Amino acid sequence: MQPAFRYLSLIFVSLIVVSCSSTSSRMDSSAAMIDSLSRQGPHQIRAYISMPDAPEYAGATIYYPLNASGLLGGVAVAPGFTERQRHINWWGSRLATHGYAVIVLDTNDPRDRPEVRAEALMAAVRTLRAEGQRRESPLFGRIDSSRMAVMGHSMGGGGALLAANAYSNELSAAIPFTSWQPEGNFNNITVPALVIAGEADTIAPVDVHAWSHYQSIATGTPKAFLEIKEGDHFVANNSAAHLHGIMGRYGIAWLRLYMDGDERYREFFTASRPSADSAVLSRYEFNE
Ligand code: 9J3
Repeated sequence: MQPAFRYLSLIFVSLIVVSCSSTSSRMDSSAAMIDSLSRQGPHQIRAYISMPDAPEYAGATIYYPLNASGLLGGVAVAPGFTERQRHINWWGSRLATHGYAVIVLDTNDPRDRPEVRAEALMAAVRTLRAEGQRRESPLFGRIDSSRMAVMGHSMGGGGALLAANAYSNELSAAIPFTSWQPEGNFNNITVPALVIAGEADTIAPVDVHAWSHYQSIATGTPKAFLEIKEGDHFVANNSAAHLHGIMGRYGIAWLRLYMDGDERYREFFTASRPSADSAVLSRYEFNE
């Protein structure tokens, strides 16, 4: 072999070795990250209910991490029609273990419409901000007022979309799940929205609710649509424990990417999505 050839093949072999090892270590770290995003996070948490009242909602519970470093982003979560905190409050503890301050509310009337839930969510966001300023609060000095998101189930999801549509300037992200709002048009939303749906939802049928809501969001706004195959109206509620792994993973990655601005999490919506997700999802879209 010519010396130049030997030299080139040596380079070629080393390139293969280097590229294989970096691909596999990237895959290992992604797999580890996917696993950790799918479970309770590293932080111990506490929850409390004594805080100043807000007229826009009834009771509320705030979940927060004890030992997270830095300021905390906040998330407000509303339940659906006739529901209470206990139907959706797994999000409170799950997100808190991953480093967020989360307020889960009860509406004044369990039959409150989405419009009322939107105002309840915004009041809860303001409560979280105020907790960061209240000396007696466990969150005193710990809240980043500029990082706030809204979430909600069904009419609470309609509320989260309405809140983001009217108050995007006060928010960083919205995550409605099996949202309910007939003829909901959310083309004023400018914050990234992750829309979670169930393929077989008979209470808020996906094509006239969540899918239509998703499509009404302007294409210039980052958005994702996550539809659980054969999923019902309760795919992201406490009762769907078998889905908490995947729901939590996309939800947390969304907050990391868009509320915290951590670009490392973009790959969880693109290249590093586990192939196993396609067995669980009937539809998936991501518009960066
Ligand atoms: O919040 C929801 O679960 C909405 C469901 C519903 O049936 O509303 C009808 C009035």
